[in-house]
Amino acid sequence: MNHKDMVIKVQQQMPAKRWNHTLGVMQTAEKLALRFGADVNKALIAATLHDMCKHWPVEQQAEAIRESGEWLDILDYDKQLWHAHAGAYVAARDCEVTDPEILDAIRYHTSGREHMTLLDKVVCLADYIEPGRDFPGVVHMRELAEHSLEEALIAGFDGTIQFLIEKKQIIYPLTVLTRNDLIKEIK
Ligand code: DGI
Ligand code: FE
Ligand code: FE
Ligand code: FE
Repeated sequence: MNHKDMVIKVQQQMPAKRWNHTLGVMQTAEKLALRFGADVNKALIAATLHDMCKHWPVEQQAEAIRESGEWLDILDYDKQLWHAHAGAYVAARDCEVTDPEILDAIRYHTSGREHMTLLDKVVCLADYIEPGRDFPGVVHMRELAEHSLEEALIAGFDGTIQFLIEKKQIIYPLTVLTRNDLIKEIK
């Protein structure tokens, strides 16, 4: 599927606000890819598709994950995490994406993972700092992103983990492993 058709397909599956977010992630991922030397085209495709399943009914997201047969353990954790795994599966199934780097960047855009690739980092960070985001700390993250993907992402995951603690929510263990691994990376 060409990029134009992906754009049409994704836009159809979400409200205008989420589509604006997606456009912001596309623009930011492109900028970060250029800044840090990632593949701009892959970053753009992953950004376009990253939240494709976000507004699906959760039962449909769960069904896609069960159908994929992969990462079934995510179904025991917060529903907010499901769309990333469902998205990776549906990008391959319905959008003819075969590149494992793009599929992984979609799959890990919410939790991250240990040993994140350059593309994983670009997409995950673009999701945090696109121009439409306004959570506390985003300005600092944008400043860090001027020179370091890792430092900006650590600030992001620290904020997410703090947010989850304040809300008495369960932290997905991979989120913590990601944060620790990024700290090791900059030491
Ligand atoms: O899909 P977006 O809103 O663009 O952003 P995202 O894919 O990064 O999802 C963010 C949501 O996921 C936010 O509500 C917090 C939640 N989240 C991220 N990591 C964890 C988590 N929720 C739980 N319970 N545990 C996590 O580790
Ligand atoms: Fe997302
Ligand atoms: Fe995110
Ligand atoms: Fe997003």
